[in-house]
Amino acid sequence: MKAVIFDLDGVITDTAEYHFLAWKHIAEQINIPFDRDMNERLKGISREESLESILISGGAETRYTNAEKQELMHRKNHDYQTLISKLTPEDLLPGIGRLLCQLKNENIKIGLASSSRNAPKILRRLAIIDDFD
Ligand code: GL1
Repeated sequence: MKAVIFDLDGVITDTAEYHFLAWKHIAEQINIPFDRDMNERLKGISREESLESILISGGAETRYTNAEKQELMHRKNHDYQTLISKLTPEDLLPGIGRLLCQLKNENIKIGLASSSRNAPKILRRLAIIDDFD
C-alpha cells in the first residue's frame, strides 16, 4: 500500500455533528424543518449544494437571490466555525491517532479528501496537519 486517503467529517473527528447543528440553526431561521434524516442527505456534499438541498426540501428554491444565499452560507459557516474553535487533539475519533502514527512509521503517504473548505483549520486544531502529505 502506497497511500491512505481519509475523509474528514465523521471519520477523523465528529464535525459531522457540528455541521448538523449549524445547518439546523440556519434552516430553522428560515422556517424550513431540518432533522437528522435530512442531514443524512447532505453528507459529503459542498456548502452550496447543501444549502440548495435544504431550500428545495422546504419548497424555497426560488425564494432567495444569490446574494441572500451567500449570506445564509456565511451565517452557517460562522456558527460552524464557532463550534470547531473548541476542537482540541482530544477530539480525534478513537484509533485515528494510532493509525496515523502507524502509517507514518511505515512510510505510507497520508491524504485527505473532503468537500469541506474548513478542512485545513480542523486538521490544525486537532494538531495532525503535519501528518498529512
Ligand atoms: C461542507 C458542508 C458540510 C459538509 C462538508 C463535507 O463543509 O457545508 O455540511 O457536507 O462540506 O463533509 P464546509 O462548509 O466546511 O466547506
